[in-house]
Amino acid sequence: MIAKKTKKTVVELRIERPVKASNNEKKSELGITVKKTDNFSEWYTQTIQKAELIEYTPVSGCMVLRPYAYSIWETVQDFFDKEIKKMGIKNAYFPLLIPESLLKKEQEHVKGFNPEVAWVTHHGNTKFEEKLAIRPTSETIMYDSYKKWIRSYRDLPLRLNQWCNVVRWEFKHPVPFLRTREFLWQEGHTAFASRKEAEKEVADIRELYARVFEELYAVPVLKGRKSETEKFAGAVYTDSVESFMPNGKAIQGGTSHLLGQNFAKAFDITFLDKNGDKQYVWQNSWGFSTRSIGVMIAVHGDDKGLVLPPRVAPVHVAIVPIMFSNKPAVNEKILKMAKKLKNELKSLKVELDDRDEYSPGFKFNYWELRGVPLRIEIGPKDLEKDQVVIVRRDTGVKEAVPINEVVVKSIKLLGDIQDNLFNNAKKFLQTSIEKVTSMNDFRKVIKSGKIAYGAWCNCKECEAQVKDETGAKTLNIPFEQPKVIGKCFCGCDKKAEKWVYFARSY
Ligand code: 86X
Repeated sequence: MIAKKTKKTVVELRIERPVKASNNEKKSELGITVKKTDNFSEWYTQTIQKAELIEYTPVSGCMVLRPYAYSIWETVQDFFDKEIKKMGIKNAYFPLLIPESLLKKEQEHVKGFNPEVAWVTHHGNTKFEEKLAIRPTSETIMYDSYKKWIRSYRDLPLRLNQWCNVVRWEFKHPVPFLRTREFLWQEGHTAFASRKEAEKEVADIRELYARVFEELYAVPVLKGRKSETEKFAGAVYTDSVESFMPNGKAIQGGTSHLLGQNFAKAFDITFLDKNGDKQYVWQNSWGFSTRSIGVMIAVHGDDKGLVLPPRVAPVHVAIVPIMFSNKPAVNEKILKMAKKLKNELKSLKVELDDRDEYSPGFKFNYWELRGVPLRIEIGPKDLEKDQVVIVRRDTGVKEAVPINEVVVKSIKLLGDIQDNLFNNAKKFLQTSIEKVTSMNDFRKVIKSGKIAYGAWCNCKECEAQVKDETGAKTLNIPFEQPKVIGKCFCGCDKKAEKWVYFARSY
C-alpha cells in the first residue's frame, strides 16, 4: 500500500513538475518545443509556464496564478460582476471554514464528495473539538445564515454572490487551471418566493455564462440542460455551458442550478407569504471558475504559445523598436516615435519593449509566446516613410500602416482578431459534432475524439452503459431540439426522447 502510494506520487511529480527539465530548457529554449497537435498536454504545460501564467508550488494541485493570469481573471470578474449587479445581485463574503456538523447537515448532495473535503483539525498543537472543513462550496454556511435572514415575503428575493477560493482534494492528477485542488470562482446563491422567478434567473445566468465564454474568451459553447445523471444531485435541474478542446475533450464551463425547495427543506428556510402562510423558499445556485482560463488557452493557443482574445488580453499591443547599435541617432528618433505612439494608443493596453539587452527577434518571440494580439514594429525604414508595421498574433499577417492611422487601425484589428478567434473556434466545434444513429456510429465518433449528437431514450441505465463502454458522458441536452423520431441510437429499443451531446470530458 505504502509502496504503491509512493510510486503514484513520483509519477504525479513527473507529470506536473518537470522542474529540472524546464529550468534547463528555460535558458536554452525560450519557445514551445512541441507542436500542439503532436503532444497537447506537453504543449499546454510548456505554454502556461513559459507565458508566465502559472508557477507550481510544493503542494500538488495548488498553483500560483501569476500576474499575467490573474489579470485575465480580473477582466472576466469585472464583466461578470457588473452584469450580475445590473440584475440586482449583491456581493457578500462568507467564511472559509465550515464546522463538520454544518457541512454534514445536508448529506444528500455531499455524499459522493466526502473524500474531497480538506479539514482543519488543529490550532497549534491543540485539536479542535469539532473539525472544520475548508469550503468545497458554500451552500451549507450560506444557507445557515439565509434561514435567519428570511422571515417574510418582504425579505425576498435574496440574491447574493461571492468571489472566493474553494478547495476540493481531487485525486485525479492536477492540470493547471483545468483541474486544481484550490481554485477561484464565483458562487451565486439566491432565494425567491416563487419557482417562476427562480427559473428565470437560472436561464439568465446560463446565458450570461455563455456571454463570458463567447464574447470575452471567444470560446463557443453548447448550452443546454444536464441529464438526470449529470445534474447536481441537490438540484431539480442543472443548465450548463460546455466547451470542446482540441485534445478531443469536452469541459463544463459554468453551471446554473434550480435547487427548488430541496435545500430550503434541509435548512428550514421559510417565509410567510402575503396571506400569512408559511412557505419554503425557491433557491438557485450557480458558479464558474478559473478553469475557464484553461479552456481559453487550450482552444486558441498555437505552436508559438498563447493566443489571447483582445477582450481578456492583459496587453493588447507590444511596440518593438528595431534599432541598430551602429546608428545611435536613428535609434533615438525611433524610440521617440515609439513613445509618441504608445501615448497615442493609451486607450489600449500597450507595452513599449525598449529593453536594449534583447534583440528584436527575441522580443517578437517573447510577445508571441504571451499571446499579445498585436505587435507594432518600428524600424529605420518605417521612420523614413512615416509608417509602422503591424503584425497580428492570430494570423501572423503583417501590414505597413501610416503613422497617423495606427490608432484607428489597431482598434479595428483587435475587433477582427476577437471575431476571427471566435469564428475559428466555432468552426472547430461545429465540425467536431457528428450525428449518430447507431451504437456503431457512436463508438467511431467517440473514438475519433469528437462529440456525438444522438437522439436518446433519456434513461439512466443506457447512459451508464454507454459511459462504461466508451468513456463518453452526456454533456447536455440543447433547448432547441431537432425533431425526435424513431428509437434511441444506443440500440436499447426504447423510443428516442431527446437529442443529446455525448463526449469524453474533463
Ligand atoms: C456541487 C454545486 C454548486 C455553488 C455549483 O455547481 C455552483 C456553485 N455550488 C457544487 N459540488 C458540491 O456540492 C461539493 C460538495 C463537497 Cl462537500 C465537495 F467536497 C465537493 C463538491 N463539489 C461540487
